[in-house]
Amino acid sequence: MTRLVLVLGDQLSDHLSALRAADPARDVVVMAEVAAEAGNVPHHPKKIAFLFAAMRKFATRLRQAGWQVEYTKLDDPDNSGSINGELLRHAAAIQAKGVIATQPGEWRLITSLNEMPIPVHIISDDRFIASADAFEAWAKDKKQLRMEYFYREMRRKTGLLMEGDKPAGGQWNYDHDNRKPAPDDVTFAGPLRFEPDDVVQEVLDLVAARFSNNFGALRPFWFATDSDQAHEQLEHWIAGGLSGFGDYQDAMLADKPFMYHSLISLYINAGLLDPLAVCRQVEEAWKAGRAPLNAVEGFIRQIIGWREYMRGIWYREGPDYTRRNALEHSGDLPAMYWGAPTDMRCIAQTVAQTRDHAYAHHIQRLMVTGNFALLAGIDPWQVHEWYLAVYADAYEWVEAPNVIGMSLFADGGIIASKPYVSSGNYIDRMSDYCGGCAYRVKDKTGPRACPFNLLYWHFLIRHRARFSSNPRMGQMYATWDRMAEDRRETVLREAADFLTRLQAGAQI
Ligand code: FAD
Ligand code: DLZ
Ligand code: SF4
Repeated sequence: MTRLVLVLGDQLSDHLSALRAADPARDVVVMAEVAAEAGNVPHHPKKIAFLFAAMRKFATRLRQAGWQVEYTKLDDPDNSGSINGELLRHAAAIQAKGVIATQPGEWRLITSLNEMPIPVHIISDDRFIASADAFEAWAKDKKQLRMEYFYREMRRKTGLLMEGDKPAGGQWNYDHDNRKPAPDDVTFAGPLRFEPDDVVQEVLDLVAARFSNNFGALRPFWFATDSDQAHEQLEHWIAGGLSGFGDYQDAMLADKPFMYHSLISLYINAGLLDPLAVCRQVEEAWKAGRAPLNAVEGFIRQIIGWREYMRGIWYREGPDYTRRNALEHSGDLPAMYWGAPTDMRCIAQTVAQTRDHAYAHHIQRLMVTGNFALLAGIDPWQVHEWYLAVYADAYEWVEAPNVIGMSLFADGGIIASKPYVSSGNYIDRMSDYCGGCAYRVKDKTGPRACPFNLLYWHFLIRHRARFSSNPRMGQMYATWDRMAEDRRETVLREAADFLTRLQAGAQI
């Protein structure tokens, strides 16, 4: 009896569990470009183009490997517009009795597949190193989940950077060697730029015609769109970028959007690169003396540590996670996130880069746009939808824990033990943004005071009842309490004025 095998846009892996569970001689793969996915949030045009092009090429690859593939293009006249609709249409056409699917990375899709009127067998996604059960076994008795300890488990499990049962070099974590301020020059030329071929060109024309109102520049388009190209990008970065990755992981420069970052999250998340194989390749570079341990450990921690940890939390916390709002923030997302003019150079730069490349690196996401949204009290749901839309690597399973948990503290502290907030000083130390800004980072009050300086205190005082007993935040409150009273009043008044203007839609 024929079954349908669903392959979603972020499941483009040869060894996908649904493909392994199916039989190419009998079963039929269904892949579909559908309005319900492409329009769920206003995805960046580059993200849509990347996924559609990669899906089309993966369908060809599957056919070459002997699979029968039913592929629906977005503009096919019979396109029903949704994943379930396409599965039902094909099930009726070939009298398929059921569907095999690898678990999607979004609760919305898991729920809708479970509501299908034909049997759907959902298999876990074993492209992750820690299964949901393994994560649960690690998490269940712990009062506070700490990524660092989970990461050590992952090191032991994978054997990455291990010398027997000891961490390579004697330490688990080399972060104290990282986090250097922005360098004067960046020696890495940035990611490879792939010339669009015929498949990509056709997709670009489709996306230009259908999604021209979405925020984001479609062209120039240079992302890799198959696994060979994604591997080329990985090798290119290992050769030129990996050595500087650790040192300058947190640094930001206005004209260097990519710094020493790998630009591979979109490829790993879509299935074009395997996370464990990537880590092994990076470990090899260290063994061959081509990269220092602080860079290699830092990078491997991001993947087998943070990435896996985020996936574990997302699944464990369940479908209502994206609706959490522990700090009861309700402000509207300012228009500057969608490119409206702003005098805040750090935000303008990060948003412009996001518009151009559907990319910003971790610190820009966390300490510029995330930090501002948290300090300014923006509704977490609106912030979540923005991040999900604008980044080429964004899917709920990874975006939501990073935004709702790590960046906005909206989960009440499951992921972060204290909110990631900072004044302008941090951005000034780690970037070259402040020099050319209309605001003055050294000004704590007054007409040109950096908004981060004002909002930082406003946030801490707004939430004093919640945070003052946090041992990691006592120092901040002690500093506030030492300030002269009239100064404290000025800070809070100017911050409140700023927030009023922000929410009234004024250019800030
Ligand atoms: P590099 O800096 O080169 O890092 C290497 C790899 O480590 C990345 O490719 C990624 O696979 C992994 N990684 C690093 N940090 C994280 C993390 N916190 N969570 C998961 N994986 C991580 N990452 C996404 O993949 N999708 C998202 O939607 C996403 N949203 C984010 C939102 C916020 C507010 C923050 C603070 C972080 C978010 N991240 C997200 C994590 C991180 O910013 C990106 O993974 C990284 O910037 C991707 O660029 P890169 O490939 O050049 O990464
Ligand atoms: C993000 C996305 C977009 C824009 N379009 C499609 C699509 O047309 N067809 C598809 O199968 N997948 C798409 N995706 C990826 C899905 O939204 C993704 O599988 C879920 O968010 C779960 O991670
Ligand atoms: Fe951003 Fe403040 Fe620096 Fe301007 S002065 S770039 S607003 S941190």
